Amino acid sequence: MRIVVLAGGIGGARFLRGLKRAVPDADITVIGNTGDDIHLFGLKVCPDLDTVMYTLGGGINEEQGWGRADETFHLKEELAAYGVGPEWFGLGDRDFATHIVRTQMIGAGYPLSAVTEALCDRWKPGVRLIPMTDDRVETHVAVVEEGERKAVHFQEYWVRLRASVPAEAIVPVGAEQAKPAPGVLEAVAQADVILFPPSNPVVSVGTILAVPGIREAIADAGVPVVGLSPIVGDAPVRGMADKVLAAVGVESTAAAVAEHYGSGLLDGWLVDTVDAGSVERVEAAGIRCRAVPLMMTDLDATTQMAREALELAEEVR
Ligand code: GDP
Ligand code: FO1
Ligand code: CA
Repeated sequence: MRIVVLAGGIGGARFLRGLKRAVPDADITVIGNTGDDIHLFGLKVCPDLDTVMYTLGGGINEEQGWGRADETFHLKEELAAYGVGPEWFGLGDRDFATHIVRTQMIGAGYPLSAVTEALCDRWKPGVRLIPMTDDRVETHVAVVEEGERKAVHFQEYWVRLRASVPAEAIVPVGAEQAKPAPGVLEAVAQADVILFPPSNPVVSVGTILAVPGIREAIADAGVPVVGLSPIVGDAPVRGMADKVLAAVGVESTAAAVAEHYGSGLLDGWLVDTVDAGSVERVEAAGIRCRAVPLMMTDLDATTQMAREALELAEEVR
């Protein structure tokens, strides 16, 4: 079975662990969000690609959900001693090596998709990980900080400002001009099923869908498209999905997120059992819906979520 998954960072990566265990023989292609990417100290950092790669490859900091296990921060401290920041972004010594290799290869002319493949030669994530595009896309957030309206990089909004100031707009800068990376449209066209894991619907899945051609390819693939809600009990399980959903005018409920994707894209939607009351509303929008436990508390629970998603896909096929 060929499965395509559109993934952000932590939510996507954790779901993929369960999916791999639910269907060990499946051929899984992950289309990764690169809108979170940031250039720092002359290096290209790809948080969501790295989170997927490290999580599936066994190098992730499990408690934190991002960055490397067993990490140290000597390089960051040395840079700070020179007055070189930003200090608000925590790049560890082990993680730095990934960004150095990536930046060096890009400087030598390799596209990000080829670089990602090379990095995965080491980590062996057990899926094919492709960035949504080889072109530069950066999510910016229009905020009001101390009375001043300005646009900041998504990482600045999330990590420096901790999403504590109102987000007025989310702009995936460069997305309109971006082309899907090699292999993205082919994987979608050849998929037997397409899954949206419980990833952020705006700044993860939404950014991937903003690359011209990807949304259309998914809608036209003619195979079941099933998503799992990242909103449980009217709030995100973690992160700032509520804030960025508000910025695009969508309420933070499992049903509203399904409607935001719409029946033109989604065939099936899983909500958590605490949101069982919203099943009818989702079905009224033309999307088949089931309420099942959606908390990725451990690998067993996550594996069961993947099984439920694939069962729903068979129901709507
Ligand atoms: P990020 O890039 O690290 O923010 O990760 P993703 O975009 O892939 O996923 C973030 C989303 O995952 C957030 O909106 C969370 O609400 C959601 N999430 C995290 N853990 C869980 C979980 O256990 N269950 C569900 N249903 N959603 C989760
Ligand atoms: N998240 C934080 O909350 N603080 C950090 O200092 C931080 C550094 C960082 C470095 C590399 C990396 O791959 C991820 C990092 N993250 C950090 C996570 C990242 O900002 C977010 O999880 C996602 O981009 C949000 O979608
Ligand atoms: Ca992300």
